[in-house]
Amino acid sequence: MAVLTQGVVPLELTQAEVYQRVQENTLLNLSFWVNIALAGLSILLFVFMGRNVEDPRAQLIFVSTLMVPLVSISSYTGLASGLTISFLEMPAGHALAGEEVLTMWGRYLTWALSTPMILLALGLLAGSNMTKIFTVIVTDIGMCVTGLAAALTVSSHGLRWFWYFISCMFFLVVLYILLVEWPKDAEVAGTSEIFNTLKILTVVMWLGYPIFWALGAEGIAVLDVAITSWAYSGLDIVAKYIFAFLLLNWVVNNESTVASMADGLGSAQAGGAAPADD
Ligand code: RET
Repeated sequence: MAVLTQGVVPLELTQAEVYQRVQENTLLNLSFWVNIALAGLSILLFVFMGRNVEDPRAQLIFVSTLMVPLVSISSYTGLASGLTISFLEMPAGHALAGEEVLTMWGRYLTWALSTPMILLALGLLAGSNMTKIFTVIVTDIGMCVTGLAAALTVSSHGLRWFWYFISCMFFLVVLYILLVEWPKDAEVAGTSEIFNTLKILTVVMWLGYPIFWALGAEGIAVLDVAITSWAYSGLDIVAKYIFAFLLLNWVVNNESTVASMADGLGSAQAGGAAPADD
């Protein structure tokens, strides 16, 4: 029986074996641990920075932003332990067809939790209405989940790229709200300056993810797995921790602006009226 199935059954590594492979690749392992350390430091710093924030909207921006390093530390612990990494055999047509490729699928899964938090914080800062916040969050989750599907599809090379295309379409909606809708709202809300800084940082960094996906082992494989992982880790450092620090530092110093912001949130509530300030 064992003889019959030899060469047919794909290589199934245990979690301990995946962990062992990660340990052997120092560069890859380091790309995880640097982020675990930075996420930990960010959590401590942001809790400290937010200790005196009292306005509910400013507090909501804080909670949502604080979730970013909290999800990140969990995400990278999953990768470092081998829990959220698989070795997948690439289909015919792929540059590494027939080879077992290390796939960090935990990244795509946890982006579905962290990126909505970034967008919620940005939407609150811009004074967005509920409709736009909802739209940006669901399309963003769509982007991450279909990106996960692209990485995990091993039956057909064409379908991997079709998933990638669907994910890019979701991404376009996110970009539209970030670049066209929210800047107008931020102007009305009086938060244009900080919003535009964070918008540029976000758009430039986020564009890097699909580019590195396409260049990495999951795409056309011109970049090695450890380099791709470092690219994501580097983007994460700016798109998450530096982004979060800039946003929270501004909120702490401008709490009264946040508290008195004219925003569209009330207009999406039942009856259309915003609740009175208490
Ligand atoms: C994928 C591949 C498929 C096409 C597209 C992608 C976009 C990913 C993005 C990720 C952003 C992640 C961040 C994480 C921080 O926690 C899934 C790579 C469009 C934009 C900011």
